[in-house]
Amino acid sequence: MKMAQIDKDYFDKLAQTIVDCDKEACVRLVKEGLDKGTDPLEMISQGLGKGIKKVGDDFGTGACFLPELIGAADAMKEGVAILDENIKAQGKTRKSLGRIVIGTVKGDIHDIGKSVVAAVLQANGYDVVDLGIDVPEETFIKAVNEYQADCVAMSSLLTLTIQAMGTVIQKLKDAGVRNKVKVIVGGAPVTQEFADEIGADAYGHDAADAVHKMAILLGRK
Ligand code: B1M
Repeated sequence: MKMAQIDKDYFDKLAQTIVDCDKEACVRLVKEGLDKGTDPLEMISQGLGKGIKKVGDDFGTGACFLPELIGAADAMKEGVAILDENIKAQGKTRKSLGRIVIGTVKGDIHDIGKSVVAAVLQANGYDVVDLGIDVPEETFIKAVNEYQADCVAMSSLLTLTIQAMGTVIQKLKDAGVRNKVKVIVGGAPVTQEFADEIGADAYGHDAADAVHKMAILLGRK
């Protein structure tokens, strides 16, 4: 009971560092959490993620503005980068379960969620090629050929850019490689219905779900 109370305070404080755009405090608390053996994914979902969600909601209602959104994102990136390294390290000794090319689609520069998904996939034994953000459709197709990928993973956070995922799938068909790769899509505005509509093979709700779906897609379950 006491332990749960301590954890709740910790996660609240972690969330607050994002709301306060306080990079230094964020890094300090993240390191403190890792030292105490706290699960990195829980730190993201219960702490950092809650902070950035609050800032995002406030931005949506006009209660805060772009400079705060950028400051909060900077703090979050700093904390997540440390956690990503920690998460990836867990997968270093495993044999590769398959190669995935991942990126945030064209027109979208949101990086954090995609990077978390990439790190968690890597930690679970996949070989991940991160193409970055604002990735042109053709770059996904080239990467599939260049890296002999088993799966294309696309992320988008903007309602305006999610259609690019459908375009990539069409271009995979045009290039004659659609039947060679699986496609998984995710990100806040993406749904299972949308994934079905554009002909993706799977939709990932969050990083853990992406790992679960990947195992099914690549025949590991
Ligand atoms: Co932006 N932004 N932003 N932003 N931003 C949102 C997405 C928004 C919802 C905020 C709002 O209005 N309430 C809104 C989008 C509205 C819409 O289209 N529906 C928005 C907007 C409008 C914008 C700009 C247009 C603002 C402007 O310039 N006027 C601009 C867009 C620029 C562009 O892309 N061209 C913009 C810019 C930015 C920053 C640069 C300031 C910054 C990003 C910094 C960075 O990434 N380096 C930013 C941020 C931080 C946000 C919010 C607040 C947080 C996003 C985030 O990092 N979440 C966001 C509001 C929100 O989401 N509540 C918002 C934390 C992350 C761990 O979660 O990314 O959801 P998420 O990823 C999750 C899941 O979605 C899932 O797993 C992840 C881990 O659990 N997932 C996948 C993600 N990809 C997946 C792929 C998978 C499977 C699961 O398989 C492949």
